[in-house]
Amino acid sequence: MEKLKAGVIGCGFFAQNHLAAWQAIEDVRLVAVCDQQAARAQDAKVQFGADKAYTDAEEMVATEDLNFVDIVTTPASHRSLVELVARYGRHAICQKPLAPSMEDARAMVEACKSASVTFMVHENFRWQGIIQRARQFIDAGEIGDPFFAQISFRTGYNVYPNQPYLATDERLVLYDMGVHIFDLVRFFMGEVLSLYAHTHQVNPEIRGEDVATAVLRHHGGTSVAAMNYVSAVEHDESILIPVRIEGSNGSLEIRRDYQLNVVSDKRMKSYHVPPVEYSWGSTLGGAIMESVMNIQRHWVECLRNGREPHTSGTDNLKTLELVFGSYASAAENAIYHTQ
Ligand code: NAD
Ligand code: 89Y
Repeated sequence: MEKLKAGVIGCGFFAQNHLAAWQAIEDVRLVAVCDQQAARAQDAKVQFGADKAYTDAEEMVATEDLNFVDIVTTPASHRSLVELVARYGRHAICQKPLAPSMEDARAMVEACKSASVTFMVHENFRWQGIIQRARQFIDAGEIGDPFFAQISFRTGYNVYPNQPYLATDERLVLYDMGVHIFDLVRFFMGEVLSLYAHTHQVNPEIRGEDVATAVLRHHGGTSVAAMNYVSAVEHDESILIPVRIEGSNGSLEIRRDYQLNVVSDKRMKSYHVPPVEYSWGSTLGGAIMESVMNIQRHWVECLRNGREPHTSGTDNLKTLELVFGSYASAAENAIYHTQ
């Protein structure tokens, strides 16, 4: 069977992970890469073995016979690029955060629906091996019905050198990291009915909020989502998300050392679930690279079998609503009720 033909738009910092994964996935051929900065496109072509490099996205999509296009640019360009890809009838993947407003995000989902193309948001965090394993324990009934989750990303890891736009964005940690944390909240605890959030800015040298905490209400449970880019903690060099879930018959904890502790019927079992390591690694750590490989494999499987990806555009609207709902809640000091 012919391999799926891929094009990638945006060859900056994070795209290096996407590109390495596309190169490694057997069923995909990296046909073309595109970046407005010609040197980035050219470097990506050489390093990841693409056939062609472009600086103009429309030229690439119009010229190449692609099965899908992976968009790895920052959010301001997401809507126009997804609409472009849909207009040419190609399946689309888009990086997070999906869009700067719900209106844009809904329009993108609509454009893909009208064009009958599959649309996935590259929401990779839930695809870490240890997170998937934790979900399997919950599905197997080990901890009973979950009623509480605490999911955190609190670190002094310096995010600004690799992603300088984060220092100048008006919206920071809820927008950049909250999408991941809220996706995990939904993954473990189901849909959110309402939330209440606080935000702060601690680092005076940036523009947006670098601390945010939200309490979220679900049917039969509560989650606490806590995130910041400023806590001075002992392990601030890697991106791993501590998770704690408590249920009617036990609890589970994901620790930073890749230890997964599962308490069931008052007995604890510990599992070591380190990420699968890939030879090319990732500046953001093994768990990120593993999650990128897993989500991109999931995408290929969905295209091959005509299935909707787990974090489809439609699904991700619910996650994005929690981000904008948190900003509204923090601004008004009021509970936000989801639609
Ligand atoms: P970046 O600025 O390093 O790279 C973006 C690239 O896109 C740039 O090279 C830019 O020239 C190019 N570009 C922008 N608009 C374009 C267009 N219309 N046509 C062609 N090229 C265009 O940004 P980044 O840090 O790589 O972030 C990209 C996305 O990845 C962001 O949305 C960010 O939130 C996300 N990200 C995700 C993770 C994760 O773990 N999931 C981690 C880091 C970044
Ligand atoms: O942009 C962020 C993301 O999505 O994952 C980690 C990150 O790069 C910095 O927090």
